[in-house]
Amino acid sequence: MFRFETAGESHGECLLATLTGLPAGVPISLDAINRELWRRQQGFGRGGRMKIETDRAEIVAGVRHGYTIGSPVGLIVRNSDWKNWAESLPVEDGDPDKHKPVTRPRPGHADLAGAIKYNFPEARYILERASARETAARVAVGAISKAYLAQFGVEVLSHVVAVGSQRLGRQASWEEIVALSRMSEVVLGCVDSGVEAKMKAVVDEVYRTGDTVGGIFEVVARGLPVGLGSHITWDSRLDGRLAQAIVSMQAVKGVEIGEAEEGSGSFGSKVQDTIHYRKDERRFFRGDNRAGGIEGGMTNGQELRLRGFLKPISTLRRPLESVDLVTRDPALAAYERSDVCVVPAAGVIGEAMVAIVLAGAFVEKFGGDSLCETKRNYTGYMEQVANY
Ligand code: EPS
Repeated sequence: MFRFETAGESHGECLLATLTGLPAGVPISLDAINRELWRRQQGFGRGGRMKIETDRAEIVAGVRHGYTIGSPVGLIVRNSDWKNWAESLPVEDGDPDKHKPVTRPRPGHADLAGAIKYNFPEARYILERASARETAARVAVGAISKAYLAQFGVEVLSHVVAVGSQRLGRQASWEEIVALSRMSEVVLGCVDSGVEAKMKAVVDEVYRTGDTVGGIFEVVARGLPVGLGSHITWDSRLDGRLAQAIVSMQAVKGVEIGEAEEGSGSFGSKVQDTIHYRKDERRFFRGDNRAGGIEGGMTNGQELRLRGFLKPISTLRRPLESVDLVTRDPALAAYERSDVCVVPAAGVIGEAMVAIVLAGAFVEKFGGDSLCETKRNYTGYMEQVANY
């Protein structure tokens, strides 16, 4: 079974992750993982923490001489900020006067529900784990999943469709998205510089007003074979698994696969991707890709396109109404420091989550303890598909 887990607090020693189920023989590059971690840290609207951290992965298990060895992969991303928190968040008792309790829960955050559920008098331990800092570990695991998928010609990238009310009103081409992913400076991750300038003005405005802003990112995957996932059971449907992966991301409140929103207001005769056949090439093709590459819970060989909807993050410099957990009096919510816009970073995390789900679906379908065994199975299946 392909699976991953993360552990770590936002201001703890480090984040760590294990990834189990990859075959032996997948080439792994630390530079490629670190490039993804760098991409996650970019974007106009990030807060002070990104100036403290330069995220780097250290692989401590499961990769030797540049290749996976079939054992669980273990990795660490250290928190540079830990040196400022060692006395506030010690593993042992430490000095209670140095602890930093959070008694004014932020509306929209895990703070209040988490403190009640775990029976803590304040929300420090809740926000330490609920923080989107955890996504650095997901992105590192995603980069390893991308390295595996690349062996089969599969690529996963993202771009920003909307920041607040400013929206890219057209489909981004794959070439535009690739060019964006190679840039050495990231503003808001939009393929259209005119729209991106308007998005930047929105972020400038929220900086001025002490507010935050959300948006929409799109993840695109290319090179997928027909038949990942299955229609046969609710939990083998790939669209359901992708939706769970995307909505599990901090601050994501919704997901759209293909043109779901537009389709729901249209007619059946308008939204399906018609089926055609080229006899000379012996292959099926579609009139469009409104389904986003998935039909009946399976990939259909088209580009996978899905969108994540990110709410404005819940730590506001101009805090909202809350209640003090100690006095129970009205109080303004806690504010430490925060990002005001994280949509481009969310796109990179979305890529990681999609890559992890797709890699899991590959392992499930093609199996293999070594990459050459997996490739043999893959090639055999692709021949079967070509001869269908
Ligand atoms: C984040 C690190 C965090 C936050 C943010 C994302 O660092 P700190 O809390 O020290 O500033 O900037 O997390 C949140 C949005 C949140 O609500 O906690 C990161 O590495 O992405």
